Amino acid sequence: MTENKINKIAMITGATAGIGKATAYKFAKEHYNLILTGRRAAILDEVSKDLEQTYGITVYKMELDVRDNNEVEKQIKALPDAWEKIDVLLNNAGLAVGLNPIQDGLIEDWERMIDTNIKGLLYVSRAISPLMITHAKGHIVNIGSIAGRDAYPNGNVYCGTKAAVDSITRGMRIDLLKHGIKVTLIEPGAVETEFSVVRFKGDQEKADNVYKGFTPLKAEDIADAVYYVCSLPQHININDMLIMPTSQAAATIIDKKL
Ligand code: NDP
Ligand code: 8X3
Repeated sequence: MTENKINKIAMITGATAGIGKATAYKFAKEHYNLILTGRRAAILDEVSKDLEQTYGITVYKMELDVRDNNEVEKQIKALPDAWEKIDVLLNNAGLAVGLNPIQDGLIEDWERMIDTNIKGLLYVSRAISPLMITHAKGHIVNIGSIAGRDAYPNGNVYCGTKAAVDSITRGMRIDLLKHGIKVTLIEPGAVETEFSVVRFKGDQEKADNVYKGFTPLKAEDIADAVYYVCSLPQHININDMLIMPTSQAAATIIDKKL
């Protein structure tokens, strides 16, 4: 498929794993061209190649750490004209690092979460929203979490970052209202991805334990929801969507059959 064919464009941050990667596959299947970002260049290459070959779409790769605003601005400014008409921005890049009570928290972990989950989302949104305003169209989908609604033991800063995403999403929706730009918050419960491996700093056994005894959501479940909210007619916006595994009633209330 050539670049000048009128495919819609979706930009997805954190497309090298989990929810972001699954959403890239979902949107590619639905004939979107994609701007994909992530820090792991080799995976970005591999995913992009596979999407182009499997679905005949075009991928614009952005090897990018969303915590680096200079780099975010530079790479978005460098987008060729044909890629500037972004229909969907999925602010997905994010992480939890560590699970400690507040008095034992590592400042370095806190800064990684705040810099990625809050500041990274803001940097990317700051750079993309003017393009959407210029083209008088667009939909920003932010990935929050059940953690933004329910603080849980030792989740302190991660929960705080996701509560901030909720609040920022509401503010963005108000500011972008008169420009006809939709803003949606999707808040998943437990989804089995690389999330817990990252949280436990590579401890695969601890990560696997999180999902034992119940059926968590799959990244593809969230990808389907992102596509659904983006495929509605212009006059309908889903403001907020909380999606839980059937076995999970709240952040820490999971019916585990161990
Ligand atoms: P994964 O760890 O599987 O994927 C995270 C993605 O974010 C990766 O592609 C990673 O890419 C990217 N990323 C992380 N840090 C940065 C950074 N500084 N710059 C650019 N990209 C970055 O986790 P999930 O798919 O589960 O998480 C996606 C989002 O969903 C996060 O915001 C998370 O908080 C949220 N969420 C997850 C839930 C879950 O249970 N899994 C539940 C609720 C919300 P790379 O390493 O290549 O940079
Ligand atoms: C990820 C889900 O409940 O581990 O946001 O915080 S949880």
